[in-house]
Amino acid sequence: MNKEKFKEHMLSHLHSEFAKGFENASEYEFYQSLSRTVMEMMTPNWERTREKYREGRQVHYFSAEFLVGRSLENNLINLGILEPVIELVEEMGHDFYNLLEEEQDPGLGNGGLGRLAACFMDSGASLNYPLNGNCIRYKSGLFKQYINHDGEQVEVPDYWMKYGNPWEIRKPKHAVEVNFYGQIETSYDHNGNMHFQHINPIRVVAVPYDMAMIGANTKTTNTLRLWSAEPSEESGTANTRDYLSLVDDITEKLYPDDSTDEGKYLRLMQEYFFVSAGVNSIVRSYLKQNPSLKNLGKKVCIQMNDTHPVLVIPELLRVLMDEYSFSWDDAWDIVKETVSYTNHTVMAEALEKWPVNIMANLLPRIYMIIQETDRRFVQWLSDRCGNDHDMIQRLRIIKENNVHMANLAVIGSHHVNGVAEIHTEILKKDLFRDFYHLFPERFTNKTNGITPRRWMFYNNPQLRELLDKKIGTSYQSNYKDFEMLMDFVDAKSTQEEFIKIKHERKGILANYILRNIGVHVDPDSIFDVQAKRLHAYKRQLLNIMQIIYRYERIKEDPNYRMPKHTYIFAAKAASSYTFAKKVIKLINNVANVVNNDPNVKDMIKIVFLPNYNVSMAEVLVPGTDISEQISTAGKEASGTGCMKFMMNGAVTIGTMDGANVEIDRRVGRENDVIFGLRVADIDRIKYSYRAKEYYDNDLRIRKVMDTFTDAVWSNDPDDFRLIYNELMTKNDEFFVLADFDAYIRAQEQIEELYLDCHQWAKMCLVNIAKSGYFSSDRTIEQYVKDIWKVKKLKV
Ligand code: NBG
Repeated sequence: MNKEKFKEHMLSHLHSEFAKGFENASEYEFYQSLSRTVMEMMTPNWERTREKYREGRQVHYFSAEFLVGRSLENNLINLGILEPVIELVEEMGHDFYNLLEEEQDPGLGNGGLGRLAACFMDSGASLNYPLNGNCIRYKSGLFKQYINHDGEQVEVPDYWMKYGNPWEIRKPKHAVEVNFYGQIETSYDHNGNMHFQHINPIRVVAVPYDMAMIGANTKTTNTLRLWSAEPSEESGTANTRDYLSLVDDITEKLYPDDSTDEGKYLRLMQEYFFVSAGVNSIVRSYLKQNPSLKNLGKKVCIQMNDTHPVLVIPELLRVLMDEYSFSWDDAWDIVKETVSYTNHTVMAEALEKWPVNIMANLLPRIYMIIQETDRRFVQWLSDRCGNDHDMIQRLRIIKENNVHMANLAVIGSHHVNGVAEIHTEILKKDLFRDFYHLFPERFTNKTNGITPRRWMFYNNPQLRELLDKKIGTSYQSNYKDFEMLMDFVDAKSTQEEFIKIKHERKGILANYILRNIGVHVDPDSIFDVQAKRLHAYKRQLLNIMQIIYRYERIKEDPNYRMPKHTYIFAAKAASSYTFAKKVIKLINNVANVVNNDPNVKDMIKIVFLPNYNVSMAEVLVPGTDISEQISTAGKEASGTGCMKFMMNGAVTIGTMDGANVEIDRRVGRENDVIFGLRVADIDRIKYSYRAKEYYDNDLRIRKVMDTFTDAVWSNDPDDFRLIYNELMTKNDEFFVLADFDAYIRAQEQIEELYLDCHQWAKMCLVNIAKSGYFSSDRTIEQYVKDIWKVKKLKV
């Protein structure tokens, strides 16, 4: 499309959508018409890709979260038209980068799990694989976070689509019906076969909105399908206010609080809603090409991202048996051939279980099928293992009045994977130990990855240019070629160029901080960043305790000197997670005291950046020197932030946990700083651990902890007692005190390393050179080879 044509298209969008021309269009309207035009350019390839799907096997990635981030710039880059469009926009009198700010960052996810799904979509398309996403079109995504005057998190709903979403296409013709509640009527036909009929269900219409997922330098354009709930026109469902508000609620917001029964109903409803809609639309389109569903599993592969979509298993069984008359055994074989499951956590409280009464009431037929699955599995198990009641109890799906979704997932899948080597080992040895003994061939590891396109080529053009200059551009399409940078890590000139780039990026970050929270930070100080969800196991508390310790030292000893250090935090806490919210308040209150204390002589600055999201990470990551990855060993399944920082030339300070282990192995111990208890250490001490001994015996710990109850950070001495109690009375579940000493030493060590700027630059360059392995292109290739077995499309 030439410039004039492009402008014509924009104008026609302005006319049809806003009844305006260029002169009167607002900045947002201008953005919208630009995006719509870009979208139009994507449609021919999108259509062709859909035609190609018919030829082979396809993957559907079912995930309750997709944190895709902003689309405009990403799509322009992937289409290869960024430069001409910037030129055009500037010619028309707009600032391109201001315009980008008009796009709301869709928060359709909580954190790593949702962002992983988005990285996978990018890699899938870029590598020409038929990989489609299936999710919910939440009207409001993860809340927006503000910090109030008391340093506390305030949550505000995020209506990201209130001005529309130019990147989606509504497909009402592809709508499907999803049924809830009602009763099941059983009958027998003349052959004695049982039939089930769903009587008086509440019918909801699921309408798909499709977003194009385009690859870089390729025509393959996959689909992310987001389902939205709408009222049904079918008779039998009264149009009452209750009904309408139930329908509204289903896709109203991401993960409603499920601490109450009401919340649980809603969440389960969401899960069944997008699963059932997804399964039924897959079946429908499959049957347009094939006479029967017999070979569904040969053409369709459904990857369940964590347990949220695990109802795929009973739903597909239901469709096959109740709607297409398959026998149980045949239906089960098809499901087993189609479905695989990724586990993303070993934290017990995050492994979903649903009360039987809720499941049976909301999804009566699905519950019957789960009961039968459970019955058959128990039968099979006892035939095989005799009466090992404990084992049966551990593995069965329904127990103690709950449906255990992870057990259902493992039983119904052909493959089960963890997301980093250490995590998969923990699954095999611990969480799914018995399952692993029963089905060893099912278990496989797929270490997570990140798309280098968004997380380096696009968010850090300065660094990309340096790599282009040194090693050419092949690394952009072949992740293994990052390694070519190893030839330059010792070159003084390359080190200096890197130092310059890092400094520039730190300047950009410093401006961002100033603009957002009004705090001046010095780009010549060490930028030390911990950005991730706030959770006790991620131990932001350990980080802030280390800072408090440093601060106390500066105050006590006028001769104490440390390199100028800027500690940056960004984290949202779940709205019902009291402890996490207290830690946010602690960080903010400590920041307030320390940043305003003249005795600190600017040796320490603390920054809490509110509202962490994908767009913020894009600024934060390139400006980071030190990447904080300090979770309790064994708790962080993988982590993906660690990979983003590494790829942008930051050095990890971390525990032997999640993907840190693999980063450490690749870069070598001289290019990161590893500290603290290992998984084996924790296993050894966990029953004898007494946090109070650390408090009693380590004066540094005692002093820091006493600030929590001595009204140092707040006028109210009880303000942080909760944190104190968590460490003392509750015996420090995440071994913060046990790792305190090692962490301080690690911090001192990394500061020392930083002082030798050439050596440091070399470390950063080695990290970049070794980061190719953590490209999600590698991860996707592994899923394809071992689990999905799909072929590349030729669009
Ligand atoms: C998260 C883990 C992270 C991991 C991401 C992506 C959940 C349930 N799990 O360690 O905590 O990186 O998944 O795999 O959100």
